[in-house]
Amino acid sequence: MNEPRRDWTVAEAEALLARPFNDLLFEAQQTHRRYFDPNAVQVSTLLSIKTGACPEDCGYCSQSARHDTGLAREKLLPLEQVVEAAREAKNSGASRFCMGAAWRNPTDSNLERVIEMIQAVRAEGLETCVTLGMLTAAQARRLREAGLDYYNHNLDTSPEFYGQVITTRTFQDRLDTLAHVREAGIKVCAGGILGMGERRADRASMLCELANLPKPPESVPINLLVPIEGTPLADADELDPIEFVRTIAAARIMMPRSHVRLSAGRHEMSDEMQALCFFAGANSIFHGERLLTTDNVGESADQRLFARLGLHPDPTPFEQKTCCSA
Ligand code: SAM
Ligand code: DTB
Ligand code: SF4
Repeated sequence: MNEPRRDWTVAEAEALLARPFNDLLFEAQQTHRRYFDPNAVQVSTLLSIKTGACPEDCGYCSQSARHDTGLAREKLLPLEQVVEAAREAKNSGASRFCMGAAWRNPTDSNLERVIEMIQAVRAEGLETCVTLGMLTAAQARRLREAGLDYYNHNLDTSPEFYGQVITTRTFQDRLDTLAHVREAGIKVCAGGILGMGERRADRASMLCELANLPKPPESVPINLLVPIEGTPLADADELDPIEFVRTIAAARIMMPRSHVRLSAGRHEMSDEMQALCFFAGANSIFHGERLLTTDNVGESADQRLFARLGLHPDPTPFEQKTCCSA
């Protein structure tokens, strides 16, 4: 199999986004079928293990201490509470459990507590993912030794638009963390947010940054901005839903072997819009009532949607491994 291209130009990505919708979706669906079961969707569950009071100033985020969003801050959750949530996630069909913390970066002692959580969640038979902010190379290696499967760290937007959204860490800081994660041998989950007032050229540029990484991320979350009152982006103009679907399709074509996750924002999407996103190549979701601090589509609504579309959850790679080595 050919390696995916890693030399995308912004002009090429923009031209892709501008194609007639039917042509774009047809190519995306053909690409999707080359590498994936078109009716399988990987399901992850999210848990906020440390909420609020974050020192960063990300303009979209409910958890930044710099915005007055009324969010109650919480300390790092006790291990038992995390294990309980992981069991519930497993019972409701998730194959991966993602834990998020509102940190600029973890301290080494924070990291050891998160490692206990990772090991306990793995013991429940789930894949693990954490998103803890910036990491040093040594911290990434420590997480890998502890058995972490995925690290989520988003580029969020294009390098050109980035400064209008976040000023407390640079785009390069994000690339450095992704490099540490990749070099440690952890699978990379990296994507961004649409609908923050960026232009199409920014969406194209962000996709190029992701697709042209030394190795493309295994998982690419595409979030639709969830507007949060009290944040600078609370009143951002709504993105045309068709443009959102186009961006999913372009991500699928540019990163043909990556899982593209239809991430935040599903709560406000119709079944028809989500169906178009799956047709365009999205093949992963977060399920459960909550994302980190905002509402998500409930489990029963997702079950109805999967039944309406004839979709099924991806099998759990972890279970496959244990069953085959037994
Ligand atoms: N603090 C860590 C960090 O920023 O890397 C981890 C948690 S942070 C909440 C994870 C990601 O969630 C962000 O990078 C952003 O892409 C996404 N996100 C946060 N708030 C969002 C919102 N209101 N709408 C859409 N996506 C959001
Ligand atoms: C990602 O790209 N999206 C998730 C996960 N990675 C950590 C987070 C979405 C957060 C949405 C807003 C909230 O619930 O606070
Ligand atoms: Fe903090 Fe992450 Fe929110 Fe930025 S996105 S303010 S780093 S929790």
